[in-house]
Amino acid sequence: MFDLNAVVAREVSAVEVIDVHTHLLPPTHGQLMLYGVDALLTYHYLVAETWMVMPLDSEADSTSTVPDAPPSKDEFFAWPLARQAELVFEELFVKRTPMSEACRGFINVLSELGLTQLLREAATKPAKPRLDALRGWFAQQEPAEYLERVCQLAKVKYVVMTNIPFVPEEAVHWKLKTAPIVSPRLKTALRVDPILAGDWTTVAAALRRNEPAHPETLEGCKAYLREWIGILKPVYLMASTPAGFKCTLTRRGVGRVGKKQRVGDEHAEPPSSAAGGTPTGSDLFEKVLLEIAVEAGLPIAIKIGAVRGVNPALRAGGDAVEVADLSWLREVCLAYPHVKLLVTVLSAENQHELCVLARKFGNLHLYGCWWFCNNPSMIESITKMRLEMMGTAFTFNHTDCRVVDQLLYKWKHSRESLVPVLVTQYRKIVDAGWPVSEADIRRDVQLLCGGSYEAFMAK
Ligand code: RAT
Ligand code: ZN
Repeated sequence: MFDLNAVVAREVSAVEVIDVHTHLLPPTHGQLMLYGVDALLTYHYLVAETWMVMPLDSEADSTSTVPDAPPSKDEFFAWPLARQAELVFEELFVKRTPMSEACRGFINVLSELGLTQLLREAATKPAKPRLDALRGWFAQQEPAEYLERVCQLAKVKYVVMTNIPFVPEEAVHWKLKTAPIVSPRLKTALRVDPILAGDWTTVAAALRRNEPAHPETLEGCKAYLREWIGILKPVYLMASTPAGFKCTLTRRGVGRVGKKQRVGDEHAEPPSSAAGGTPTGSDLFEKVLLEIAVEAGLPIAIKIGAVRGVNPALRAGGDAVEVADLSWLREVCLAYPHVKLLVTVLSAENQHELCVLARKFGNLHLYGCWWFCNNPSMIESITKMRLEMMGTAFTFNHTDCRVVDQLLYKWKHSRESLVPVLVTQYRKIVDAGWPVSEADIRRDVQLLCGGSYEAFMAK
């Protein structure tokens, strides 16, 4: 028998991964493609950690007149990005040991880029010019070439982006005459959170603002999504659910993908919920998103368990987690057997139930360790359970990267976590009498890191 540990480590480090969910954007989106030291340090994971150690006084919203007083959160977010980055670096890397996963990630990005020496110097320099040498290095990078270089270094075949037409600054790039040049490294996904959130104000504003405008009705909403599917050509539709989300289906989605769905009733126009007001998230999920998914033959990627804005002053860092009720997901899987659902959950407590559901429904594919679960200890325990319950029929991880350079650390850390879990599982199979070959290991690693996802998408 070959050295199991060495072969698994070799295959995991060599595999070209598919990153099924990120927030990266193409170089043609200009400033929206984030990279470099200031973007890395102002990642909302690090900003939230910084505010854990700021004095309570700075929690107040008032503007202090004391020189060098700590900023309030509003003041902090009004600062230029470079100044925000300096504060994060000072609090988490200079005054404290950068112990957390996100801090270690920043160090590993620079190490992967060969910039460890500059980082060490930054930590010992006086406050002001501290990060300038690092900034100088990133300023020399040409965005498109840099993206390509990072993908090669991180061994990422391609990433799926998050493309949000409801955000005007993003939408504008897709409507330009010279459409964004999307590198083969970037695939599109149509993100529609306001629909599942039942946020009719945002949906209606987008329908009005769109050129051409669409009627503020469920039909208008479907026309809007059809238009954006035409523009983006997404690999899937995606939404995260709001806290406490439930979908009560009012009809069975028995239609086959690509054919018109059999519907029991026509849509009320203008939109109205059962209570007579604007439509709920449940209405919009069933009567808009599921219908469009059936019609366009597109999977829906759903992210369940975030509680948005528990501390709104922290902005993107202010979201938390809940244990979600997944009963509605069970019903959707059953009622729409031809709609493919890619699902991830945020709460550790929901992971086991989701594994059980994935075993029941061939239209449910489980992907990644999301956000608060994307730490080595969680990745290892969750992946162990998933291998035991699903074999290789799931997608091991995704990064959720917002900053290009983060691909370097998030995949490095994920690969580190996968090796011991796989070795343990293989050892048990071998001990039981099953011969595992090097080719088996290569195939399994490929399945876990993108192969199972592509097989599911091709179903
Ligand atoms: O992990 C994150 O960066 C979160 O802020 C969310 O964006 C989450 O990943 C999402 O896609 O909703
Ligand atoms: Zn995300």
